[in-house]
Amino acid sequence: MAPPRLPLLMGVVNATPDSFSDGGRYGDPARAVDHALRLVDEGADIVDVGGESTRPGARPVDPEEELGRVLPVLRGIAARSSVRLSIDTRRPEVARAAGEAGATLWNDVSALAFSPGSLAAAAAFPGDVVLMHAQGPPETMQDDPRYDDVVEEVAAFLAARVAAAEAAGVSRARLVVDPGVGFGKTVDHNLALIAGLGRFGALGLPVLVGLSRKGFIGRLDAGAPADRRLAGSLAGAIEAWRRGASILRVHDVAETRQALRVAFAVLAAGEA
Ligand code: HH2
Repeated sequence: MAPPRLPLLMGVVNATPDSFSDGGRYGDPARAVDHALRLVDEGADIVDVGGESTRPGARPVDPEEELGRVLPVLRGIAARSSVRLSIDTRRPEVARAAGEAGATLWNDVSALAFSPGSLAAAAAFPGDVVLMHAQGPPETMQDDPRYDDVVEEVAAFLAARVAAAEAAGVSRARLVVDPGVGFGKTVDHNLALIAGLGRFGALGLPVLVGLSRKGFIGRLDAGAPADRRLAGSLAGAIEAWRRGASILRVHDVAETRQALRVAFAVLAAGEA
C-alpha cells in the first residue's frame, strides 16, 4: 500500500452575492483577490473561483454576468500569486475565458453535461478537469433525492462521464472525480458517499471532496448554521482524507491544514 499523503487543499473563493456560506462577502473583486491571497498564505495549493452559486434552490446566472464576476478575480490573483487557479463553472465559454486568464483546472459540478459544447471545450482547456456528480439541477436537486444504492450509482455515473470525456479527447491523466456531497443527496446519502469513498478511488483517478460547511453538518448538529460548521467540516475532512481523498475543497484552509497535520502525524507515529 502507498504511504499516506496529505491531500491538496483547494480554497474556495465565491465571487457571488448568494453563496450559501459566504455569499456577498467577496462580491467586490478586490476583496475576493485579497481573500484568495489570504487562503494562499494559509496553505491553499489551489484556489477555486466561482461566479455562480450552485447551492440548493439557486437560479442560473447569465453567462456574461458570471464572466464579469470571475475574470477580474482570476486576473487579480494571477497578477500577485503563482498559486494554481481553478474555475468553478458549468459553462464552456466561462471555462475558455478562465483558461486564457490563467486557470489550469476546470471544476465542473455538472461533469461536462450542462452544455453541448462542454466536452469539446474540455478537450481544448489548458489543464485538468473535475467531473462532479449531481442529481438534478441546483434549483430542484434537494426536493426528493432518491437512489437504490447511492455509492454504486454515483460511481457508475462518474465512470460514464470519464468515458465520455476520454472519447472527446480529454486524457485520463487530466481527470479528477468528485461524488458531489450535497448535490441531490440526503444526509444519509452524503454519509454513505464519504464512508464509501474508496469505491471512487477504485476508478483509478484522484478524488476531490467538497463537504466544507455543507448542510448535512448542520443537520447532524441541531441545525447549526453555515458559520457554525467548522468543527464538523474538519471532522469530515479527516474522514475523507483517511478514505483516500486527494483534494479537499474547503473554506477554512488554515484550520483544515492543522487538523490534517495532526491526524497525519498520529497515523505516521503509529506506523513508525
Ligand atoms: N461544492 C460547491 C461548489 N462547487 N465543486 C466541487 N468539485 N465539489 C463540491 O462539493 C462543490 C463544488 C458548493 O459550495 P460553495 O461554493 O461554498 O457554495 P455555492 O455553490 O453556494 O457558491
